[in-house]
Amino acid sequence: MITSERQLRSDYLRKVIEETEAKNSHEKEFIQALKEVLSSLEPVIIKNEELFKSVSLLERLVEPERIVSFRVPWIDDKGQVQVNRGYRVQFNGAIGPYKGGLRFHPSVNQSIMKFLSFEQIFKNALTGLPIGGGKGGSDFDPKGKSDFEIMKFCQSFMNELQKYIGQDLDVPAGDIGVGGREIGYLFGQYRKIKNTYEAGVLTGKGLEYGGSLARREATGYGLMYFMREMLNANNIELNGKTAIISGSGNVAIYACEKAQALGVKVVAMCDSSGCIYDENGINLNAIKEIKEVKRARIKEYLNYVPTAKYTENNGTTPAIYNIKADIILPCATQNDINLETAKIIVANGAIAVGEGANMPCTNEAVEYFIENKLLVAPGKAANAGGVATSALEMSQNSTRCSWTFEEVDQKLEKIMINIFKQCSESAKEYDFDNNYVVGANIAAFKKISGAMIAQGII
Ligand code: NDP
Ligand code: 2IT
Repeated sequence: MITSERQLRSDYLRKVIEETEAKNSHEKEFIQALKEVLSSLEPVIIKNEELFKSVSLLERLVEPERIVSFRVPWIDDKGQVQVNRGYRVQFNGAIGPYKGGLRFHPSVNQSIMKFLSFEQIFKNALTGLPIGGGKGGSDFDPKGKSDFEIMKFCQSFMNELQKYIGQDLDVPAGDIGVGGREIGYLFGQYRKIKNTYEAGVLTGKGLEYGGSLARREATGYGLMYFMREMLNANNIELNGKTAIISGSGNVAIYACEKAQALGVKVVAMCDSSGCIYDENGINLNAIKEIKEVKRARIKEYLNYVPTAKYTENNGTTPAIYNIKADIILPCATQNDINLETAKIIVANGAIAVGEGANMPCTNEAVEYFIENKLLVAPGKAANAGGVATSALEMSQNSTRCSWTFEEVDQKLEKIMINIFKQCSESAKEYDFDNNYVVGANIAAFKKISGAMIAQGII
């Protein structure tokens, strides 16, 4: 439940939200994430208000432990100097080393870095594994860059980032625009500078040099495990349903793979240019070749399946959301679904939304879904399989062993089942029924607040 500040009963909570907003008024994504989380915690805060106030718990929770921002100069293939801005936000390390991805996208700014790392604190707590919350990235745009340019950028980025990370300090991984190729270049540069083989400093590594089997698949697979649990708990069968998946990157592709394996017909996917609709069900091998090998636009799908339909994006609603399906899986980026889009989705008869991306729905959209009885799997719980498997990669690195695909996948499935259980039980405990959005926030907050209080005022 996203309660507006005026409706909040806790003066303490209202004051922290107002003060944080005033201090960070230009950071709209961060404020959005903060309000969604904090307002839903009201019942827990009211119950423990005196204790939380006495240690300024919320004031400390909303302030990152550290933010670094740095210059990233690199030389393009034409010999011209380019300058980008790099970031690492180390938001909260109470539960373990800071952990979270790196995003390379022209939209990256401090607000986006802060919202992502704030969400990551809660997500990582839900995994049950010892990882704190962080995030980083750059406004570098990988689109249209040569392999060499990508390498040079990654090397320059790491020249600075290496000062702030380490296997017991802060462990970055991939996110938008950062996949196996980029992690390889980043790892190589870290190893060269540090002159040591510190495998656990990055996750999402290649299998040849310390990566974990099933990490690539983990976020998408985990999303579908969560979705299956959520539907089962509401007596709905996943098998036989239709789905649309926004995005066609790492999360979207492996969500599609697991959805298909679980008997779901995925009829549409997209990229930022437009969407393809294939009434016979998406040919995932074609998508993998277009996106993972050729790094091309999704429109090329028509060369593989001429009977499919391509629609260019224009207007505020991405074209994909005009397509009817039972299950909606936003796996692209934040604020993909606003209230207007949510209304279309509800009118089209969808039953569930699974957030593969981070904050893909605006707060108003989530409210509208819940009011209209759609089941919502919130990103910080439903997409936690990626970071959880990163933590499994760290375990394998520190014990110098490697588990089989099946072993990692089974651990991932158990973790996702457990995350669903935590969301469901916390929602029930506070009478929010099957509102897993609130359930996820409360379950994660209990763990984080416990760790922060135990460690004193730091
Ligand atoms: P990728 O870079 O692999 O894919 C991103 C996809 O989203 C692309 O298809 C991209 O299209 C599309 N997209 C559409 N609009 C936008 C936009 N405005 N900005 C950026 N991308 C856009 O990223 P991932 O699949 O790794 O990440 C997708 C989402 O999942 C993000 O929200 C990320 O934070 C989240 N996530 C990722 C995890 C991981 O392990 N990778 C774990 C948990 C969450 P185009 O190519 O046209 O830009
Ligand atoms: O948003 C996320 O959880 C990620 N991008 C994955 C982070 C990680 O450390 O694996």
